[in-house]
Amino acid sequence: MNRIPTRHRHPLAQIWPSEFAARYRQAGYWRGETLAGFLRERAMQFGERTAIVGYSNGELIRWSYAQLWEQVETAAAGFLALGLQPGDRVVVQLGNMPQFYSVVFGLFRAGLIPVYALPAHRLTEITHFATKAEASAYVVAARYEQFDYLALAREVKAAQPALEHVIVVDGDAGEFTSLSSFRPEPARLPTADADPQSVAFLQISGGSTGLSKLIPRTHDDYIYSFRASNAICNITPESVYMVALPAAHNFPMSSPGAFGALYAGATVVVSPNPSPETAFPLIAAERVTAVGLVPPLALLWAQAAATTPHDLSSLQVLQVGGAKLTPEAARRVIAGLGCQLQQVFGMAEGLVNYTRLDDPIETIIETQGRPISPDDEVLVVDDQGHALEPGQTGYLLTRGPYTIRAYHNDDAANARSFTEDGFYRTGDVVTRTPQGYLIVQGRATDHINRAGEKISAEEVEDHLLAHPQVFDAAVVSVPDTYLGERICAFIIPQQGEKPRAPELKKWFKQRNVAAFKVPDQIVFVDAFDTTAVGKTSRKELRARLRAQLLAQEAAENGTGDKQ
Ligand code: AMP
Ligand code: DBH
Repeated sequence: MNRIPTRHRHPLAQIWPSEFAARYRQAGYWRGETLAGFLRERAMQFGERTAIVGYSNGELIRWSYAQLWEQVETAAAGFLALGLQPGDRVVVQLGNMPQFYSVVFGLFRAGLIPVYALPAHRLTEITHFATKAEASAYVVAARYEQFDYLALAREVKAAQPALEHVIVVDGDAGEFTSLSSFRPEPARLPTADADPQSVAFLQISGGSTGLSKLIPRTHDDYIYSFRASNAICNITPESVYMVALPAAHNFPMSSPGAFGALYAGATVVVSPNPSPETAFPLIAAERVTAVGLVPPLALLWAQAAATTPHDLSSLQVLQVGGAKLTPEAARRVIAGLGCQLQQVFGMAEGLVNYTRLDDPIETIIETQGRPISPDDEVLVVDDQGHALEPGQTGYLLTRGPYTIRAYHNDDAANARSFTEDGFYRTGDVVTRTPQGYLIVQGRATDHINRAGEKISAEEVEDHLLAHPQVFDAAVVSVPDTYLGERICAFIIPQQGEKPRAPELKKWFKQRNVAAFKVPDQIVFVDAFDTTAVGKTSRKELRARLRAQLLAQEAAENGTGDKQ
């Protein structure tokens, strides 16, 4: 059989061995649905019900399922009218606005592949995504949270000429194409739905080494993850789900997220940002029933709830995930918001764990939940890769019906991140209880989990090393009361030169990287003491520096072990 010629050197694929695929289909996990296909069905089923509420250009808009579907079809036709071809990849960088959903479902409808970027990403990250994915288009809002994305788009285009089209979703499009110029042209639209086993989009991972990796998720596997999440989180057509974290994050997209809510025929309320000032009035007005937050925001909401004039009584479930919620923080969240807490431990690569709504309160406070699927295989192993007994702590490996078997276009990461028999090495250190619940204890890899944003220590070190006054740099995570963890950089300056900390921070801006990667703390040192044995690995060095800093801080606070 002749293969369809592709414009891309790296074809998209996510392949489970055939016996696994057969099992997942037989068990009813993979049902042959597609992302555009399910939304079309909901539009027919739920036509006039409200699908999406959110702000666009400062105005609150509401789309029924029928209207959302109309927007989706128009977007799909417009993308194809530009000359984009099915299979082409399109970087989408939009804030929390209703158009996020009309654009990504429009791309699904057209057979195009969204690559999700966050609003905080800058030239360095966007160019990396565009290059890795071989993207031919880029979708932005003109402005969002005071940032000018048209200026960024110009730089991205100059850096990556293969990126032919820039589509601007709201505001003045300048020399680029405006989404509002798209016209419905049903004749342009594919008559057949995508192959349910094919890759629907590329999600991004925080990554532990270097720049983010691209995660190819299929229609079948992703739909299973949020359909099953709906059952666990009790999302029904009556639910009102709020997206408060960045819409492109996997958590508010699929656990059960906006996609789960749309699958259920529920209403999605898009909060432009996660601050209580913005979100609370929307919760009160729209009678929001469920929302997902990272731990620092959950604590902030719990505190703000005490004095808010807004009625939050509609909230039934507050989900918290993305980073560890300590038992003490969990108690404060429950006391402050007075609604049901659900812990969510997930990853864009797949596996998602939830505490169940009817779990005993100790389980909800003390654990990060258990997997969605009976076919999620979870292994906790020691340094040698031997499986450990429940109650013991080790590295979490997993495979299953919605966990990827490979990253896109990244052989080195794949060799590192997957075992020979297809288990994903999550990098998390966990304890599994006899009941199968996981408690996250820490992690094996050197990344920083800063309020749910995962930042690679290596990537931050690389940016620092590029600075002319930096001789060497080691970047570590340090526990932080507000962020969970903060980024601390140890710097050895070049001889005779000492950069100032604010200058080094500015350096990140000049290098056009996302602000959340800028070190929060900079410590200058004369040398990294290597052991007598000789060269230490970066990993050991980071661990040692981190331990020294913590010991010093503890001593200063009078809490250290003084013996
Ligand atoms: P990513 O692979 O970038 O999607 O990030 C997923 C990672 O976030 C996980 O492997 C964990 O390290 C971390 N994470 C997510 N949820 C939790 C949670 N509830 N508790 C602790 N860590 C979490
Ligand atoms: O942190 C994550 O990536 C995450 C957290 C909760 C996630 O991907 C998810 C739920 O689906």
